[in-house]
Amino acid sequence: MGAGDLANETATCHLQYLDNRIPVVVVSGWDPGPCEGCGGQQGGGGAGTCNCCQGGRRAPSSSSGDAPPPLNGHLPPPPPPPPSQLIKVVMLGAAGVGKTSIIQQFVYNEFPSQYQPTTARNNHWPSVLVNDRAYQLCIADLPPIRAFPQDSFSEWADYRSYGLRSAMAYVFVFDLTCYDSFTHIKALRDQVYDSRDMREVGVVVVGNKRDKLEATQNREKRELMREMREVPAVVRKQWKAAYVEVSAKCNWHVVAAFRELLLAVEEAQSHTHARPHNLQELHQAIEHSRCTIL
Ligand SMILES: Nc1nc2c(ncn2[C@@H]2O[C@H](COP(=O)(O)OP(=O)(O)OP(=O)(O)O)[C@@H](O)[C@H]2O)c(=O)[nH]1
Ligand SMILES: [Mg+2]
Repeated sequence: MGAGDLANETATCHLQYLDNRIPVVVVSGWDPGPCEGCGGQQGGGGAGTCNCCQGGRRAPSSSSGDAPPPLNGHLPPPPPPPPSQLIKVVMLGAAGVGKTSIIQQFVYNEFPSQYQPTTARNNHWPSVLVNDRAYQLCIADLPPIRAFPQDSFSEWADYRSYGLRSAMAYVFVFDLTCYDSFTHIKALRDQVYDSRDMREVGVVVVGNKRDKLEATQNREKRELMREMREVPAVVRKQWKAAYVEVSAKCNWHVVAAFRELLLAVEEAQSHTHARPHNLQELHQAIEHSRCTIL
């Protein structure tokens, strides 16, 4: 396989750094197709090779390094990837605020040139490394929803297969140049919190189109700034959620938004693990924290 092939096959794999300190590896999933060596299904994990056969176009060169030579064209299967946690993420927000653009920029480093409203659920599966922990994300890009389903029945009736109520993380997206889009996520957020136990769920609020805000004219901008002034404080202090302003168009702070999301998930999970889950754990917790007066 030539260097050009490698470049093509790893084109969707990129390494990004935050603050020059924390690496975030984003590896977008792709379908490697059948192996040209044996016709079998190629293994996942991004190696681009079939599990049983190293022949064919995608097989890496074995002429250098300490790798043992192939036995009759067969090699042992590659070691399994390190365990990563599956996090189901749902993007919520009004139409046109940039949900799809944010996902496309994060997962594929692309910004869609034309607006195509999302009409059905699309899942994206990036692998992400934050603070040395690996996550397999399943990011659901959904059409805008009118209201968050208040129970499983309404979810089944109105938004079947959207996975709205089983998400482990929510990204609430609004447009920094449109205050109504913030009102929209405010209503959605209230509905989510009214109908789910959110202690185990990570949340980040994302103000998108920062570049557009910069470009707006002075008088219009002043008006917008006045409307939006309270937003960061409301989100951080009242909602107790992370708040990030991004520009999907310029790929500005997009990675930071997902990093904040995963840190929020981590924090939520650490609280969950500390909480007793059943009667026995509750008794143990009481036992350990018992104050004995002699
Ligand atoms: N200037 C600017 N435009 C953006 C940005 N992000 C998205 N857009 C534009 O906003 C429009 C809507 O973007 P989408 O990503 O499709 O929005 P969406 O929220 O997925 O829309 P629906 O699928 O209809 O819910 C497109 O024309 C994008 O080019 C941004 O950061 N800056
Ligand atoms: Mg969309």
